[in-house]
Amino acid sequence: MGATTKHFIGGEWRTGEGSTMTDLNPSTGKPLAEFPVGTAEEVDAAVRAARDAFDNGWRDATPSSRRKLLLKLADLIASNATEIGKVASEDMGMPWAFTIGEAMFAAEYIEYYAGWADKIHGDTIPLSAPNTLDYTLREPIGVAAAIVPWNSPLSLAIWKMAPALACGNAIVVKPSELAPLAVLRLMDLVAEAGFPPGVVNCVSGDGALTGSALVEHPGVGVIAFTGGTATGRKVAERAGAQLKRVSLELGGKSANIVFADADIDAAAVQAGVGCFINTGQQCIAGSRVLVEESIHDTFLEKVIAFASNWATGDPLQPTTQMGPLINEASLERVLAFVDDARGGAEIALGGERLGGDLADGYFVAPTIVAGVRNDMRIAREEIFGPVLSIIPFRDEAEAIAIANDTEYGLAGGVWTNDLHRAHRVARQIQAGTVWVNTWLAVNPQTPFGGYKASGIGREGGKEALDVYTQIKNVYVQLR
Ligand code: TXE
Repeated sequence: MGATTKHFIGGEWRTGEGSTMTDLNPSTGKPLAEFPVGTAEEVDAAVRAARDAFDNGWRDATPSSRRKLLLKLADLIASNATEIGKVASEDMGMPWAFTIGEAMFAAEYIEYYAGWADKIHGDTIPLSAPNTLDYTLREPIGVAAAIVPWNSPLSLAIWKMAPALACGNAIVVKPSELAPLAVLRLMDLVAEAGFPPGVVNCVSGDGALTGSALVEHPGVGVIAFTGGTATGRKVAERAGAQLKRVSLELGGKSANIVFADADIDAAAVQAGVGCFINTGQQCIAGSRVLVEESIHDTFLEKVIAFASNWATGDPLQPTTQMGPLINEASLERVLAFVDDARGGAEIALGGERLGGDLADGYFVAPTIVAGVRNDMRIAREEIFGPVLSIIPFRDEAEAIAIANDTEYGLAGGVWTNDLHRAHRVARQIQAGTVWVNTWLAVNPQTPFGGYKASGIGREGGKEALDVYTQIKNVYVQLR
């Protein structure tokens, strides 16, 4: 087993003083490292370090100095992408080739927000009152808390850190207890980039102790959280009691609608990729594929053919497209969803745990369930596994009704060659992102977030700057 990791507080690595947890490699079920569960005192030390850094220099750092530090961090992540990608891959099971891509993407994200660092400003407002000058200042909040999940740990940490730092906040990051190592490794790069001590801190631990302490800490002004909807609700309630700002990126049950006039080959491939990528452990997984009845059988055949060749196995092999689920509990949960569907729907592909060389890890086969009705459990709850449900529909109105008949609203897709229908349907899908003739496209420049139970606030784009700034109006009476 690897060594015990440490917290990163005030620019120093500190040994944890509370209990520890064991971090497992989901491909083998074997321990990778021990990590400390941050105590309330350690969370307090991290928030204080962040506040000190904010008050004593970072708040007043020039925008160009913030931009340069962010660009340096982006360079370091890009040049260490292979190594940091391996850490993430071993820790949470996404294929290494993809975690390298994720690191490169995280670097681009930082570059985008580095570009904003010297473009965040207020307005001058002409008033009707005589002899006045009125203007606004966009100021940082102070200390931001980033609560990060395990499914894309690098990028989801950076989605919070980059805009928060560009706006002039200090930050405390809490990685997930299921995969903390890539975020901890990132702290080495933060230090190497030259961020002043305390501007970025990282306390590892679980939700019940460490996450809660961070949410409750009065020194935290804004909480950026990605995770499950149930946890998000708890975070929002407790943040609400202290009137703290929150940005919540939660679960999804996104509908991908394929009309008969679409490019069916492309739709079948993207429907497969959109659901199986990262072993279906994506908030934006296209887990409900709605298919027009007239092409249903052809489409099903094509998506089965695609999924049958989706290479599942050791994430460190360059040809692997899908690794394991994150842990045993997740594996059992995913298989229970499939079992539950057996009564009313047809398991057209997969549906079982993989054995042989993969038996020690938490591997399941890519799974396609046909003949699903939208009122079945498999169509209503977020599975977070590689399980694609096919739901037939008769016409556009029915497709839209099924797509919107969910508590979630993270993403949606429409496949058609009819320009009018594409825009008509895009407008009616109740979701924060809609893709037309593609799936999964996410860019630093665009806002990302949920309608309904999929979240509050936006990450990405200029919209994320609103999360990490507050507006001050200055009224000047001139003589
Ligand atoms: O998430 P949690 P888990 C969904 C997915 C998955 C389910 C559970 O459906 O099956 O959530 O996954 C921290 N106060 N998503 O258990 O619990 C926790 O330590 C403060 C969707 O991994 O939401 C971790 O750092 N923090 C998703 C983070 O919250 C708390 C990504 C996420 O953990 C806390 C992951 C508390 N009370 C799971 N309790 C997405 N949107 O992409 C936990 N945490």
